[in-house]
Amino acid sequence: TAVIRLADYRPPAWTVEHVDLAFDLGIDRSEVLATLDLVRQADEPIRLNGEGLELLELHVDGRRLVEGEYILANGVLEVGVEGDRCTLVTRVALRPAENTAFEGLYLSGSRDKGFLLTQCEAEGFRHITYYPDRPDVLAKYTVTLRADKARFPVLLAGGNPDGAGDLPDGRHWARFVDPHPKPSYLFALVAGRLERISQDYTTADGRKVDLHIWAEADVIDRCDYAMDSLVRSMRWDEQAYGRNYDLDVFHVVATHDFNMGAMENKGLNIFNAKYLLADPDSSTDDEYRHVEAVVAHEYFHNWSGNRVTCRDWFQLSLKEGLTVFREQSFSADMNSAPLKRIEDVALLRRAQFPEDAGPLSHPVRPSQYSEINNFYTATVYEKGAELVRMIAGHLGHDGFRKGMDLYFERHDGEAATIEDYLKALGDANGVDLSAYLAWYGQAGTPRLSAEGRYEADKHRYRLLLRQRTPASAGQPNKQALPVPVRLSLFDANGRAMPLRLEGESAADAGERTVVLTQAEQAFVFEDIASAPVASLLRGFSAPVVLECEYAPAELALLLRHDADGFNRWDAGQQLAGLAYDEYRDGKPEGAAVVAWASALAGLFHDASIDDALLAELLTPPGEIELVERQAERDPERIRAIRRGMLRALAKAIGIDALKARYAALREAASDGLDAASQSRRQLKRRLLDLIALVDASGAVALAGAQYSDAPSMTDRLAALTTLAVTDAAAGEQPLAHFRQRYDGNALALDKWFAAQAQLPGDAALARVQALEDDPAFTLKNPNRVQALLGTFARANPTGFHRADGAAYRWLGDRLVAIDALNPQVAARVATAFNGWKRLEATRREAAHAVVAELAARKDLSRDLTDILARVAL
Ligand code: B3K
Ligand code: ZN
Repeated sequence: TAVIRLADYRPPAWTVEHVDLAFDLGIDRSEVLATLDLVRQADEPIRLNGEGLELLELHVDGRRLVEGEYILANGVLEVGVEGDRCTLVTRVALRPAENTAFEGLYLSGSRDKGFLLTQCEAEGFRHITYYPDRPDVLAKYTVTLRADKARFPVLLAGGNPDGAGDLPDGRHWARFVDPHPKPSYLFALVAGRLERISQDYTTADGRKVDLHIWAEADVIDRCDYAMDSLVRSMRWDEQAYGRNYDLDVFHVVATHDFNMGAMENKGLNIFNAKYLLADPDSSTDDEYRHVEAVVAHEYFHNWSGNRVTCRDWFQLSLKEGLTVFREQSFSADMNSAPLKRIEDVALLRRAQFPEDAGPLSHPVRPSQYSEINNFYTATVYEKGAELVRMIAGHLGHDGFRKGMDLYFERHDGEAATIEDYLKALGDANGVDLSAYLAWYGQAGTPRLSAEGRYEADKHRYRLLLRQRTPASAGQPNKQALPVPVRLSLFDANGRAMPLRLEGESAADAGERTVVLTQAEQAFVFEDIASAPVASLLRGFSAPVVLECEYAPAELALLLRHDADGFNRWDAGQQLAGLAYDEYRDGKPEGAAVVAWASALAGLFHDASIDDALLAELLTPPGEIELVERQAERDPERIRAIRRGMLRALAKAIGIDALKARYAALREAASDGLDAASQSRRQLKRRLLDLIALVDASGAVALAGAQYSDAPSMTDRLAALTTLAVTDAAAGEQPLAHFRQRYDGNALALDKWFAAQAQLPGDAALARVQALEDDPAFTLKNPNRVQALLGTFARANPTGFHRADGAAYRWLGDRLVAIDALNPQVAARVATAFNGWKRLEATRREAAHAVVAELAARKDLSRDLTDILARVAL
């Protein structure tokens, strides 16, 4: 397969000034008439991308071309013309109902009830019409939709409405004009039977905007929370970044058939229903927060992505990393900032660190790809957001805002690069940020090692910092990166000391940031009265793995006293890591186990700690993260060790204390969405899991009662999961009840499939296979596939990594079947094989056999082939 390289980038030879699209929509067949006003930029023929299109007509400047006057090969239509401008017209036919890949124009739902919609990012527009389908070609769009009025009463496209009316034969039309030039990946249309909720909004600069959220009739009453989130997002972007919305209308549409979370099409966002619908009876607290975050994310793209877009797909993180950062800041403002930071870093460690440590590792700005859809990764998104956060931290709040203002002003209406971004932020502040570019080009998670030495006689503390990034595919030698380390030094009583670096005159109060720019650097703090305990990388100031030889007692001190909520939690995580090592090495009574369990037992009774923070503190690193502490990976062993530790914790707190606290939380249960109610539910869930470890039958009784009278989905699902995982027999009846109660509610059923896909151990595969026979299961729906196969393969280590390799072989078969329908979904599920090389020998061989066999096939999609080729390396 062809490899696309960043180094080969060339500006477009022809650009598009204006494009006029006219659609005659039908489920089996749609026609597209496209009129492109093209402008020459280089001495080359016009080349347009097009895939799976039936070309009916081609005209250049009013003259119809016949075969031989153009070349059509390998997805490119080539036409040689004279002159510097031309008008090119194509008419093509498409088959939406046959499009199971959900890229381009496709049908969501059934033939008789479903609706038509589009997905263009990254390269879906070429499945709709012939076009220079690349993000650096920005054009103004006029779109006319025509369709049968009874079958397609609602017709939507991006831009402002520009007329609508009836046509003969029961058909009607609607036209939309988008005044803002945009790349083709931001084009969208929707047509079908949809209901809406609406709200008026006036922007800070006085524009009146009609907000509409559209969904099918059976779910339209679950869109209110999304509307509320949208209004808060719009207000927040005005206040935090001075960014106003820029069209008269903003549409959001929900679909159950979508390959990813949502899409920021200009003026017409399209959402996976999973991230738009929410109601107390079918959504958990986490899902409410996801809806709020994804609505905000897509809205924020209107500036970071749409007004300023990417020059090429290598720059993807320019819009995604930045927009995730903006979304994280919004969520932190709407909810608890420390809890949000804990959640984000936990996700980074669970999803991005393993990606960056395996064969799929790539830089935030990759230098090559063969299928761009495979680069919508945790690295581009989550690590990319960490890079923006580091730079924002470097500039400070006001400096970052000044830099963002200049970036938007300088590049409005353009397709930009990461260099442009760093330059704008730097120029606005009179600093040079180019050293941060290395973070974008270098794959792998840097290791930061820290060694502190207290010189009692001189009252000095010397902190030696070293960095090292492990080699990765194509990058044997890594360079030193700028690593900002926010830190405090605590005395033995947990008080932060004033910090004065050698050679400086004034001391900082309790915290400061030092920046490591070399492979190794020492920082010396003066006037340090006693041996301190260092709280390093506060707030997770850089996306690195910290290696620091803390004594258990030192981490326990930070866990009790650190004022930085994130570092307090992280001290607990590090201490839990040490406790894990002791358990692994046969020392279940070791110093770290005791320090960890007793510090947490103490905090358990500390009334000043928020319930949700306590729940997080009581959660050690998960089974997926802990593989890093195991040379040869055996998921059964990791799980057993982790459960052993948690049992020690439960005993240290005391089973009676756990049950009493659980009972008190149950008393206070409500279906409220306020922070306190959510925190109570989160802690209650954590306690139930801990109780299950020391008193399984007691936990089953509690969970049974919780399931029956749960006032919210959060409580119901937590109880159901505990039951299913703790005791197969006790889980049966509630699982059957849930299945029936939520029949027809796709999002609730996804949770039912996912809960069972998490069953630990060898029992899981048979359960997953049985669930494939449930009439609600289908390989055609991405959410369903993710819920059952994705959860099993990517979030259930002991279930998927059976020693006999049966789950690997089964997944291999399924990947081939999914790939024939939807390559993007197959490729995503296949990333479950990412870590196979570091499994213990039996599993490794079994996984390798499957990966090698799949990788050798010649009949798979480019998406799946690319993942397999890289994973098999
Ligand atoms: N930009 C889209 C992702 C498109 C994925 C294409 N394979 C969603 C988002 O990040 O906002
Ligand atoms: Zn995005």
